[in-house]
Amino acid sequence: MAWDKDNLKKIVKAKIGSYKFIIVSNREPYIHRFFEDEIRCVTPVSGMALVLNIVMQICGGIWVAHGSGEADKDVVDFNDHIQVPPENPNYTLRRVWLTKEEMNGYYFGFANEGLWPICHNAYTRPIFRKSDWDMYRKVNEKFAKIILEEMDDNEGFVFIQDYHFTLLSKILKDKRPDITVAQFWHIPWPNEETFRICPWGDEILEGLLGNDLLGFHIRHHCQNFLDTVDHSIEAKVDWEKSSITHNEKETLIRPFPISVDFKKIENMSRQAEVEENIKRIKKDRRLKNRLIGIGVDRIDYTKGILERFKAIDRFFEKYPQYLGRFSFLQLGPLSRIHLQQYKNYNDEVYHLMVEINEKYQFKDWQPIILRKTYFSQEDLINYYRLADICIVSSLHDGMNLVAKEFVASRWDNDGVLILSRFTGSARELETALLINPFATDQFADTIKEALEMDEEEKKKRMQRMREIVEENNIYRWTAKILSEIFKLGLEEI
Ligand code: ADQ
Repeated sequence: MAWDKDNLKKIVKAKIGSYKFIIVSNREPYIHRFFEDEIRCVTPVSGMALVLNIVMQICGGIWVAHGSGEADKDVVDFNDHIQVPPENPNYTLRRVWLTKEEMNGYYFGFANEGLWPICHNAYTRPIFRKSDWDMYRKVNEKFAKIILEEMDDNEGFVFIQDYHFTLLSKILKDKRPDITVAQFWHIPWPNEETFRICPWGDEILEGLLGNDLLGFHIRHHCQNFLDTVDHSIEAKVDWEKSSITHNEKETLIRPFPISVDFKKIENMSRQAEVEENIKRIKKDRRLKNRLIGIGVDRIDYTKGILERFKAIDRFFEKYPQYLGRFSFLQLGPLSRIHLQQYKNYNDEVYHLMVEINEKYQFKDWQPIILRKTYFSQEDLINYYRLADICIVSSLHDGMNLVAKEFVASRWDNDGVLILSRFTGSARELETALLINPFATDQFADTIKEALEMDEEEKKKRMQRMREIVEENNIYRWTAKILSEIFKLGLEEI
């Protein structure tokens, strides 16, 4: 069955019935900000928020998340609720308020300086502070209290997002064993040797085993998780069934490769104004009549932006015939800039770009253009469409949605995707040109190969990737997860 919004909606509505459906994440799907004297609603730069918003529009219910916008409090009702999406409200956003101290300890500290680096093989040292851990625990308890309040006496499901809430499912289940709790882990799960340095590793594992269902993007991360538990705590690991029983409670461990709304992106990409926008963007003298490469990522050390720039440098060194003929456009909004590691990384990216540009630029041409701004999905599609090549060079990534967005937008079957082997996406998009971002010379040669690929080969590779993303779209991901959740509380869809 081909999954789309309508068939999924029908099935879900029939199944959910009177059950309450609650999604929990740190990041909210809509943020209210002050712009001069008006309040505007913006969407965050987050793969997770984008896809979960689609799920909520299908399932309805309540999304509990941190209210991070400076105007967020001005638009909620007395229950801290606001109906969203703003243009066509069909679910409730419940905002949770966190103090600066809570954010520093729970989010910037433990989640992003501890768990984020330990889960990514990006060779950035994790930092574990006891004070951050205490705050992380406190915030997990705070979210649990609010979720139970929202659940009230209803039967229902709670679907938790990511590494910010490793303790939440256990707290919920201890209080309400009757509700079904599932969690999706959007980033990689490391191997046992890596994870064991976390001082509170056992508590995290026990916390996660409060879930009835725990999902990762790929089987390899599921296996890493099973192995970590097997070596760390008293629990029965059933490798055959891919499940763990701890304190007489079973948790199923399953892979669910996340995806994008293929049809929506393709339709947006077919709009007539896209052609107009491409012409306008290409008028920039630095891009005019040149081959164009793009990169689209938050400025994050896991995304391999420095390795990408080094490969571009090597490419021009090895193949000077491309000087003036190829420009690389990096679109990258700043991320987690409160953290020293991110400040440093942002500086390094900028300085490396300047160094490479100074080495090669002449007249009106420069090798790398860096735009650190936020783009709407419509804007991004113009860039996906105008690119001759798209480079995704993450050092480690759970999935990577940029690769799939690029493919979904290329209904013209043109364009070449260069994709890091260390992304979850590489398991599905096998006809991309796969690279090791650390192998600079091979990476540089792959850029040349991509730019020189003949039309037939490009078409064949792109068509294959498009078939895969079209079939394994976001509705299929949602259907697979809900099917597993319903099997636990209701019958399967
Ligand atoms: P992220 O680390 O956020 O997600 P990714 O999956 O690539 O990484 O998603 C990034 C999203 O941000 C994409 O939808 C992209 O369009 C958007 N984006 C990037 N640059 C932008 C810009 N300049 N302006 C506006 N939007 C921009 C985490 C994990 C991933 C996993 C996702 C989903 O790290 O491995 O794929 O969750 O599970």
